Amino acid sequence: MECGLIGLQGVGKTTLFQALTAHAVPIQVGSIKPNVGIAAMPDPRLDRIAEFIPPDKLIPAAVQVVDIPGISSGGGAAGLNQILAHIRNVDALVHIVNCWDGRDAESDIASMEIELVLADLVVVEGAVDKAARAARSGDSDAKKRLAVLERVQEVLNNEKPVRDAEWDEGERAILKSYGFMSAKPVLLVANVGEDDVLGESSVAKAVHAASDNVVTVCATVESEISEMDQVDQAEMLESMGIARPAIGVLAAAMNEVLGLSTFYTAGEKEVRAWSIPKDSTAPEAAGSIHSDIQRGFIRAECYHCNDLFELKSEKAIKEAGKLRSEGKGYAMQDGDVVHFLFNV
Ligand SMILES: Nc1nc2c(ncn2[C@@H]2O[C@H](COP(=O)(O)OP(=O)(O)OP(=O)(O)O)[C@@H](O)[C@H]2O)c(=O)[nH]1
Ligand SMILES: [Mg+2]
Repeated sequence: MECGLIGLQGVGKTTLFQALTAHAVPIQVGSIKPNVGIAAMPDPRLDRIAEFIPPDKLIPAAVQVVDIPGISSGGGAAGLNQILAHIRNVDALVHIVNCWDGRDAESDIASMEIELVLADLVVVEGAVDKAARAARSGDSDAKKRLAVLERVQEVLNNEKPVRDAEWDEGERAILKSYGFMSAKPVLLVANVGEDDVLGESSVAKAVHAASDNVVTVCATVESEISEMDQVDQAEMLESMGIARPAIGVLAAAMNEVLGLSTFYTAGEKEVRAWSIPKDSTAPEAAGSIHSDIQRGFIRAECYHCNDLFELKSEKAIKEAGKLRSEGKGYAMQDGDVVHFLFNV
């Protein structure tokens, strides 16, 4: 799963990237190559599991983030096509909006969005022609594709992103196969100034009005915090009136927008969180750990982390009859703690 940080030039993408990756990647300044790194997803449930099952190592779930160069608000930036190619490659978008120096957020969001819409229009025009030819020769799959593509074209011609229209599962698979950028799930980030960390400015409010998927972050503060130890972090947050690092809020929102859920593996050596698509089965979840475990899957022994928080030990969970044995068809639940049995 790859998340692209996108937005106009100079809105704080690289600053947020450094916060998300805790400065682990050397940054290239003024390059049109994206920065790529791993963001650990803060997770209060993972910390609580480790209180009851103290491990040698605590490993949070990770998401790959790509810091993509900015687009100039007039469009037609040098290297626009390369930038769009990077955006095409990621699974989901985190669209960052400058809320700290009095810009017009609505128009900034629109000028980023319109670049995706225009690029998708070029793709859909070619695709419609091709699908129409195939449909005329009686290809029934092509007829289905054509119907979807014609609707895509209509949405885009109205200058709306593809994600704004309603699509069923089959249609979404078709959209994905064409890689429409404006169909990708998007989380908006209102990047606020140090003097407005709660996002009370009218610009920040305008970003929140633009979508249901918005978080407020001060990228410069978060970037500084990510380099501190926990004590200093807590002090700095308190002095600024921030409840918890926004990266945690961002991680939770990203899970939601990406349609991810989390399961855990827990033992003395390691307690670890894993991100999987929401509708994953037990073998698919096992496959996110290792393909061998998926291939040789026998069953999953699992309980919900809330059972652990309530009963305090795996032994007590077992005695309460809450340790379940689940087979191949089991749909993973967010918060499951799992031990996979497998045979290869
Ligand atoms: N006040 C304030 N300044 C910020 C914030 N985030 C970024 N900046 C400043 O904005 C400038 C640009 O930040 P970058 O992170 O390089 O922006 P970018 O989006 O990566 O820029 P390009 O890659 O050139 O498109 C830097 O001087 C940052 O310090 C913020 O939350 N508050
Ligand atoms: Mg940058």
